[in-house]
Amino acid sequence: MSLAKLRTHYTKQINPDAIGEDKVTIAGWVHEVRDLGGICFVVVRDREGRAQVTLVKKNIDRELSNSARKLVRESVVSITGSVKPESKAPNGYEIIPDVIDVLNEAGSPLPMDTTGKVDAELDTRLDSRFIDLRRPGTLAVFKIRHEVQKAVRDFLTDNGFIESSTPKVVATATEGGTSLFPITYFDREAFLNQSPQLFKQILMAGGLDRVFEIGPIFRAEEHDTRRHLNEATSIDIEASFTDHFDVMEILENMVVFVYSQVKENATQMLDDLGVELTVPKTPLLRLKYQEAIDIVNSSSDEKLKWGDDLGTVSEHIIGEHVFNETGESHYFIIDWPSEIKPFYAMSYEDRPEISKSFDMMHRTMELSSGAQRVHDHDTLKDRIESKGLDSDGFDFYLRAFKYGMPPHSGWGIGCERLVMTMLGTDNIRDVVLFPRDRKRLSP
Ligand code: AMO
Repeated sequence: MSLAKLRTHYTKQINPDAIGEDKVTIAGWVHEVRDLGGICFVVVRDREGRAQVTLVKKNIDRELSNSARKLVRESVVSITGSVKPESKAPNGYEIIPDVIDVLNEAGSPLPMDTTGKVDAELDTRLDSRFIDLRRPGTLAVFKIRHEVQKAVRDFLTDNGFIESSTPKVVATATEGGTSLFPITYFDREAFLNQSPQLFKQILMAGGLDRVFEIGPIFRAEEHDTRRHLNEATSIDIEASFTDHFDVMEILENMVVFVYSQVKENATQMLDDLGVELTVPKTPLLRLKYQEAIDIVNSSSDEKLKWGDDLGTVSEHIIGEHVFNETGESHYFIIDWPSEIKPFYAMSYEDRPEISKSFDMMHRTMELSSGAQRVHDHDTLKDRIESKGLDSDGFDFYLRAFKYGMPPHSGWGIGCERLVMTMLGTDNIRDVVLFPRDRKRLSP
């Protein structure tokens, strides 16, 4: 083992700039070994790309030749040498090695192919995520997800939002009582939080004015679909002195910013995935709930009435209709019936049957929900009780409404659904490192 630094360069830095350097050291995984007798090509892969290492056997000493013989696919290596132009190498440059350190030899056979040449089932890939991530297409998804979360943070911070972190172990439900994961908290029953909803509202009473959170939400739904997880990542905001229209504007502008940033900063990754991004054009269509059900009723056998939830089929019909009319994949549905929205959503004073809530939709699925919130203590208490919930359990929340709660609004958007619809992936699990679903609890 040499004493050289384990790495001085990423493979993508093996370019004209590196030619001037006396020696470079790359480190990564052996992607491919092509031994042609007198000459041996080793392709080393790291997070940023690939580089070719060329061994001309008559020019190398015994030590190097011994190390080279130990090179097997997916072993971890650190290679030091000089850089030379070579038109046939991945970036047009190759490394002529002086030292090859095999840092850790990979076992064989490999649990799955890493070259991308052989397709693997999603389950196989998820079981061996550590190796699936070595495939360029998989890695590209998570680099893009990083760009998405970074763009969200940048956008919200620049718009005056303070990042917050609220508890995930809680005593009460927010989004309906049926989909909670109970846990044991010392000698009491507790739950994994479904949404930061109640806490982000309490922060409005605290005067934080505008907050956001990117964090896990837990839903014990039995759904086993391509767009549901039992642990998802929600991007949530809450903003004081705003109504639902104000926060819809923030949401659509954020989505546009995120798309633009990904388009600008993740060109290579989008190419790797064969995705061409179209940045949505704002303002997005604001379709009334009543108009949405009229579209469904006039173009299918479904006969929806006021107060019905929109199922997957209806969402698709509406999505296609909007896309044909506007050319846009994103739109809002507004003016929902108060009866099907949660207790915290405010209704119009003159039309109590309609709530000041909205969903942002993608052509293929719901992306986000939001609303102006009830900020009057007594109305909120009534609303909780009218939904059949015990208001005593909400005492910690209701107290915040008694001593100066400003009017406020907010939304939550599923990070996975945002990435999934952006990349056109078929299954939400593709954009989660270690998905938690009905069947999957490990890895
Ligand atoms: P809602 O329950 O609609 O609203 O959730 C907001 C968004 O979170 C994502 N999401 C999910 N993604 C994957 N799997 C799931 N099981 C799942 N559940 C939710 C969706 C959804 O649109 N408190 C409100 C938000 C608010 O009003 O501020 C809420 O949680 O993309």
